[in-house]
Amino acid sequence: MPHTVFFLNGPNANLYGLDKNGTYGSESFASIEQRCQRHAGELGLTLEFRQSNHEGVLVDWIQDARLNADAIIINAAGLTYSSVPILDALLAFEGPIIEAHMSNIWKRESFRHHSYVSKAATGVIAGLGAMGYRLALTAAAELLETQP
Ligand code: DHK
Repeated sequence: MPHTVFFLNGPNANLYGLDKNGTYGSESFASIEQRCQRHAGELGLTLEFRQSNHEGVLVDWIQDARLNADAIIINAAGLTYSSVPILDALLAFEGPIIEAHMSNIWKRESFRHHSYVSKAATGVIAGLGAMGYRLALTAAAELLETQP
């Protein structure tokens, strides 16, 4: 059975590529998903790529991952810096968790420097744009291959 990875994206991620400051590059969210799907296929992973603007929906998906996913990649976007419910849900997940951000959050405003998600994350990838998302998939595949 191929491993399943849930890639969960938080508020406003659907607007990537449309921001006039270019903070998140020029590639659309749909295209980022497409390239992630292709890369997951090459790695032999089944990928569930989801986005929601709602904290509770993200919590439900993380709980769903306990039954239906082997690893989680999460960009909780703005909820990264505030959401104890997302942290608690992640802490209840037993597999690898990779926190991903398009931008280098430590180069930005200080309110983006403290992540609740990091407390539950196996590792963090930030600042590499959509390439970081594909690296996160590669990391998830390797972690799942080597875990007991
Ligand atoms: C995405 C967001 O939407 C912001 O709220 C975060 C993150 C950073 C990113 O870099 O992917 O602060």
